[in-house]
Amino acid sequence: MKSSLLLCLYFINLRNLTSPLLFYFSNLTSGFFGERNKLRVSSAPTPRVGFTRKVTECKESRIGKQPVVVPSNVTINLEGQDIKVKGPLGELGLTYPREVLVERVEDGILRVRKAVETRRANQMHGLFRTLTDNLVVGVSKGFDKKLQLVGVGYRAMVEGKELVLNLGFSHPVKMAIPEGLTVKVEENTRITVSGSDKSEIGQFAASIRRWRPPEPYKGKGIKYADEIVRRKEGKAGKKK
Ligand SMILES: *[C@@H]1O[C@H](CO)[C@@H](O)[C@H](O)[C@H]1NC(C)=O
Ligand SMILES: CC(=O)N[C@H]1CO[C@H](CO)[C@@H](O)[C@@H]1O
Repeated sequence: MKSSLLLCLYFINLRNLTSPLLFYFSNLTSGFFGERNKLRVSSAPTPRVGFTRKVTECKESRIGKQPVVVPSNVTINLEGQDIKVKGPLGELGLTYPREVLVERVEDGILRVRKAVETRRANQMHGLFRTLTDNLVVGVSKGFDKKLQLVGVGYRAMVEGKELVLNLGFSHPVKMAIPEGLTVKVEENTRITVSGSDKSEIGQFAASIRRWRPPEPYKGKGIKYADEIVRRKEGKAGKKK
């Protein structure tokens, strides 16, 4: 979105069209993004503007257009704007906003469609297609998020329904493992949070990390396994 805006301005600048430029600027805050249709683009260099707008829209709905493939071990229950998805790993549900519709096009294929043609519907389309896929994958294969403890003496262990973290505080940190999530610890330092609800996994993993976000000097702390901690050099630090 930002890049298309820049492109527009760039183009206008190129053409040295001062009055349309003013027009754009004075209207930037008043819903340039929200209600583009109100822009009288015909008074400005139309071809390029139209082009960028088209590109943005294609991008937004490309994900939305992909069908959601439902494996045979998952059952779908559709009722109005509500979906319930049941599989070997659990059951999840979702309510769709009125901008999108979900339908079963054939056995094993779900499609999310736009109910209206608005900018918001474009955004909801891609988002809810992804969320629908997350439900199906969540109850059939599941998701996980891995964290790594970095620091001398930092340790993690699972005790019953709690995750216990030794992070150099005067007391160990005890975190209740939410219902529906599984936590495993390997070699006292590698934590895996798994389950069927992707957003819940993400939230719990983030709340673990929040106890000791990796600090930028030695990278000490709790990081996501795939996270790259940008190192800063200390005052006495030397290049490595
Ligand atoms: C459900 O089916 C999918 C696709 O066939 C498969 O990948 C997945 O492992 C199955 N889930 C379980 C828990 O058996
Ligand atoms: C300066 C200018 O052209 N302002 C326009 C901003 O957009 C509104 C409609 O959204 C126009 O009515 C204004 O003329």
